[in-house]
Formats: sequence, structure tokens, C-alpha cells
Amino acid sequence: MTFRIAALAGFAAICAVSAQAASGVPEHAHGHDGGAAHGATGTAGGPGKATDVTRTVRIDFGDTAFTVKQIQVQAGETIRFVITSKSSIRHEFVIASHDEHLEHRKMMQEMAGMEMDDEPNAITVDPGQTKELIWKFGKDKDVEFACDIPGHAEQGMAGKFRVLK
Ligand SMILES: [Cu+2]
Repeated sequence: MTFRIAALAGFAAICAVSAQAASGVPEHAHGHDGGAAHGATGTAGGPGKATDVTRTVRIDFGDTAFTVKQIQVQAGETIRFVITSKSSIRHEFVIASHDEHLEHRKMMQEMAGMEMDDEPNAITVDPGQTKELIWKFGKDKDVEFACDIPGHAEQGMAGKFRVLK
């Protein structure tokens, strides 16, 4: 699965080019182009349609943890996640395989503090905000949710999906 991961990779490439060209970087260059990533289906599933939603799962988070650590889902199930922040700082909610999370965390570290656009598998949630993400699960059992802002998952902002066939 690519989504934000591919988008970030693309952004990193833009940054490298911009840094080489000594000219100023236009403001709009900071919005990454996720176009190529959209529509891709990965091991962790893919974006779900609102009409296919069979269940809503609400998750809150504080400063260092989500209110749940494990969520049981059926392979093929489409779930609407409603994420509410009770934290005083910005966090994100990202659905991806374990390896994709690790890759994403590395990229987030490299561009710490950067404004991120929401992607089908990743939303940024500001203090007090509630946001939704609809995800259709595939058969892959290795699917996790986490906040990939540097240090957060390590502090406990991560959990696993238990995918049942
Ligand atoms: Cu976080």
C-alpha cells in the first residue's frame, strides 16, 4: 500500500530538487501530490465507500495513547473510524502494515513539523478535533493503526487489527 508513503516519497524528491535549484520554493510546492498514490490497493486493504460501511468504530486518544489497543475486524469489512482527539497536541491516525508504518515513521522523521494533507489511509487530527476515515480491510493479518509522528508510536500510540477470515 502506498498512499501517504508514496506521497511523502514524492515530496522528498521535490524537496531535493528544490534544494538543488537555488531559487525560492513556491508556497504551493508544500502540498504533496498524492495523485499517483490514490486508487492503489495494498496489503492492508484500501479506502472504503461510505455506502459499504457496516460498522462504526470510535477511537479517542490522549497525549500518548489511543483508547483501544486491538480491534477485531472481518476480512473484507468496511469500517468507519471516528477519531476524536482529547490531546493537547497534534496526532495522526494511520492504517498500514507494520513495515509500511516503519517506513512512514522514517519519512515523518525526515520532514518533522511539515503540514500533512490527509490521505485515504492517514488523517491528521488537531487538539479537540474529530475526523473520520473509512477503510475496507483485506485479508492481510498484518495491519496496524498508529500515530507516526516521531516518537508517538514508541510511546504507545499504536495498536493492531485482528483480521478474521
Ligand atoms: Cu501522535
